[in-house]
Parts: sequence; structure tokens; C-alpha cells
Amino acid sequence: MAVERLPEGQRWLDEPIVYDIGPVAPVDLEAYRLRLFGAVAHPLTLTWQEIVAMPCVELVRDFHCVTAWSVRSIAWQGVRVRDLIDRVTPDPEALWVLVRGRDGYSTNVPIEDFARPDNLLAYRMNGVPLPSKHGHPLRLVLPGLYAWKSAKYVETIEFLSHLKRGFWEERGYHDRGDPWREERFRT
Ligand SMILES: Nc1nc2c(c(=O)[nH]1)N[C@H]1C(S)=C(S)[C@@H](COP(=O)(O)O)O[C@H]1N2
Ligand SMILES: [Mo]
Repeated sequence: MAVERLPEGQRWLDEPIVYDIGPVAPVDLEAYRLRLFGAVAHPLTLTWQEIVAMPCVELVRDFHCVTAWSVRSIAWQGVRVRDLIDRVTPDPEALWVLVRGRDGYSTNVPIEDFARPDNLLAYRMNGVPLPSKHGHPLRLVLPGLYAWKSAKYVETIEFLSHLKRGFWEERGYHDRGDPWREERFRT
């Protein structure tokens, strides 16, 4: 039996639609920092040079937006989220992460979904440096969750013992957002 590739309620598009909550300032890579902090043993601040010096992996995955479109086989390259989690060592009480972008966007993810082996912080997409509109210089790619969890323009990752909701979650979107369970909105 073939495994269904398209989650319930989705249709295929050829290209991802760009969604932004507002204007995004350009970024100077010399000044760029990625900060991981909160409920962790070892808070971490990384420069751009330090990020690209980490092991780089490629992942080809479908991308599912909650507004009912999906795109097949996007090739992402970047740093494994797991490698960063290993470096900070979350406290046992850390149950959530809140990821923020420089556009003011944020999204919350349960830590067990954030720690899935497939997750990347990507800086290349389909063979080219991550285009500005897709989150330059660094975006989250969580292929197991709806695309609103894949925050673009990422600057901070906060580990939390309690739930702090992100932009869409404050407006009623699901705290996990698994497309295979159609977790679109909180019920
Ligand atoms: N920083 C930031 N990340 C974001 C968004 C946003 O507005 N700002 N939109 C989200 C939504 S709703 C979707 S569907 C995807 C779309 O990714 P794309 O703009 O690269 O196609 O980005 C997600 N990440
Ligand atoms: Mo979306």
C-alpha cells in the first residue's frame, strides 16, 4: 500500500507562497548573532562564522502550510537543531521553546518536536543561499509541523519551563501544529 504523502486538507503547489507579518530590516552578517538562552545549562551566542563552521547537513522535505498548500521536496541545507540543543543542554524542566525572528515574529514549539532529528536551521535552499524573502540569513525548518512553525530571520531561541505563545498561537493556532493530525487551531 502506498504511503499517503499529502496530509488531509492540503493541495500541492509548485512554489512556497511567501508569508511575512510585516517589513523585515536587512541584516549585516558581521553583526548577526544567534542566541540560545533560558532554561539551559549553557546559554550560547553564535556569530555567523561560527554557525557556518558547524557540520552542514542537507535535507529534502515537503513543506505544508496551514492555509492548505504544500510544496514537494524542498532541499534545505544548514545546521541540525539537535547539534545546537546538545551544545546548550536544556534543563529537565524545559518543555517549550519560543523562536523569534528579527521581524518581530515568534512561534512556540514543544521541546520534543523541536528536538526531532530532521529539524534544521537552514541557510541554503534549493542549492542557493537562503533568499531574503525565505528568511535570510537563517530560518528554522521543522518539516514535521505546519510551516508557520518554521520561523524565518531567526535571532533567538528561548527554552522555557512554561508555555509562552508566539504570534499565530496567540491568535488561536495550535501549540504543536502536526499536519498529519490536522492540528491547525486550538480546540
Ligand atoms: N519570521 C517569520 N517567519 C515566518 C513567517 C513570518 O511571517 N515571519 N511566516 C510563517 C508562515 S505562516 C509560513 S507558511 C512560512 C512560509 O515560508 P516562506 O515565506 O519561506 O514561503 O513561513 C513561516 N515563518
Ligand atoms: Mo503559513
